[in-house]
Amino acid sequence: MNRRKFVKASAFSSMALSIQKIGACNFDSAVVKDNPIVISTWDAGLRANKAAWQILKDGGRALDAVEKGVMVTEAEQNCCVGLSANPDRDGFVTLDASIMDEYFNCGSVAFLERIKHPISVARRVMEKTPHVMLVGSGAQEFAVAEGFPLEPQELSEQAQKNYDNWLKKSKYTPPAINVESQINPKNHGPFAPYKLDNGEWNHDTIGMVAMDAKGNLSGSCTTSGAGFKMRGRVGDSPIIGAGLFVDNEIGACTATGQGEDVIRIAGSHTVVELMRQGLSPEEACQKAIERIMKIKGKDAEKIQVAFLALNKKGEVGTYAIHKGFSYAIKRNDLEALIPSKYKME
Ligand code: SD4
Repeated sequence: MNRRKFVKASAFSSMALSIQKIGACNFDSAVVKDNPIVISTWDAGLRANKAAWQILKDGGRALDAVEKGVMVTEAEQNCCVGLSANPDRDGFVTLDASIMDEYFNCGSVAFLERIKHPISVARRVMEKTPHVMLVGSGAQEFAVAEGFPLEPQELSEQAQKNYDNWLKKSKYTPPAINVESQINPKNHGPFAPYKLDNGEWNHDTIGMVAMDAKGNLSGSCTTSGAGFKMRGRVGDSPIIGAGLFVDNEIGACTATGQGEDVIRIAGSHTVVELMRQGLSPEEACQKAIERIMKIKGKDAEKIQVAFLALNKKGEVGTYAIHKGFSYAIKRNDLEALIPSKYKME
């Protein structure tokens, strides 16, 4: 089916209701006016988008959609995002999350332990405090005071296995990310996401951006960071402008991949600013990826970073360093997991 036929068919037939696996160039990214849209990172995004869609389809606010959406992933027992994820080097799961709405309101938490839904704590930081970011024990105290239950400090079965395995060698960097950085020779990784033996990328994050029926944008990002990271390490996900940025006049962007390198270029903010200059979401994501690759030089081969952006017209774009990143999209006429464009195999 060519692209035009595909879009036409998917707009009017029930085929659109089933999840489609389609190629990166195989769909029309322009959205119909008044049509809400949600996009999110990796395959877990498919399930998260469904929850977000429940809000968007009834005319709900994008902010509610992006919170409810990623809560699905935080609660999944998939050893990826949330409390079931891999721990740090000392055996503790520490979580980061951020959220941003159409008015430049934003909130985030970092190095948060024993709380099931960091994204909701981030939203409370945004709505109930004069601050943007709370970390560590302070973030946990705030969460508890807000009524979030303190979960038991235990690893999921899978995370325990992974940790026991990791402890055998206690090697700080997974083999694929053994970076001898040109910038800082003491940069020992990290580590997220890294390539598994089967060639797929492990990942620990969900980022989501959405536009509601009123045309307002919001975004969320939540993560366990990087498995076996140094205690206290915080990545890009809770840092506004790095893992997430929303400018309701222009667009929204979220990131996944090695957070240190996303922070270095204020990645999501960079993508939004490039869209402001007239680039399409995909072009903007590509430029940001190229900037990281230029900085990293040869080391870029060993890391994965991807950006996912949505502009005010409802156009979507992504770009990754490596093959293997895909994103989930949901709008009236389409529900799909789409492989991203990339620079290298
Ligand atoms: C981090 N960006 O903490 C996150 C990791 C990630 O899939 O995206 N993993 O650096």
